[in-house]
Amino acid sequence: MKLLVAGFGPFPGAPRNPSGELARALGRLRRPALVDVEIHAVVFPTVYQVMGTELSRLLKRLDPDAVLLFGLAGQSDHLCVETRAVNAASAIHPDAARALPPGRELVAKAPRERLVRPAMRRLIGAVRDARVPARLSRDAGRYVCNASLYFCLDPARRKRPRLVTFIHIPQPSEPRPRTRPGRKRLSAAALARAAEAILRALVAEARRP
Ligand code: PCA
Repeated sequence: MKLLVAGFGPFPGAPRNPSGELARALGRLRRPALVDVEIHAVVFPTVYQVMGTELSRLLKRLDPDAVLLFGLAGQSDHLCVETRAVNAASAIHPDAARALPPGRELVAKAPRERLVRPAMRRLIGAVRDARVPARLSRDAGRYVCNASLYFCLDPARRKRPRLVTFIHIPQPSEPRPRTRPGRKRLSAAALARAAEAILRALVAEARRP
């Protein structure tokens, strides 16, 4: 079985993006239960143009059974299992190449939204079993993460990859947390634990006939 696991590089307002490191760490994971799983870890630049071109090319070349995408949602204190992507892009926030999307829509004349398969909702149980707070989300934003999910969910790819999932993660606390009252941040260890749980649940889902 082949998996594409991806995160993103920095972008304006987020000089450090833990999603890329998380993807790389999953790529290095060695577990007996995953011996037959080829994990291709990629860190995408947070650039609209890359989503419309390189991401599609990579999916075609790699032909993965499942795709697991991570992105940073800096203001969040929990993981968000995204359930849909919209055909829209922010005209306000430039990407890491200082570029705005070419239009308000990602793909002209394409549907307003694309939905993640309902089975993916089960992944939330895996995160919670790892004792990490998680919620389902219907709003992946209007920025590059939403665009990546929208392109991965292209109905032209109905058969492969069979499973596509996107998880927005919070910015984890520093290893030695400074105590800031009122805001509890997830540790990097908890994030890594949740990411592995998600990966295992995704593999289990992909193994179903
Ligand atoms: N988060 C941004 C883009 C890259 C990332 O990690 C987003 O939520 O769109």
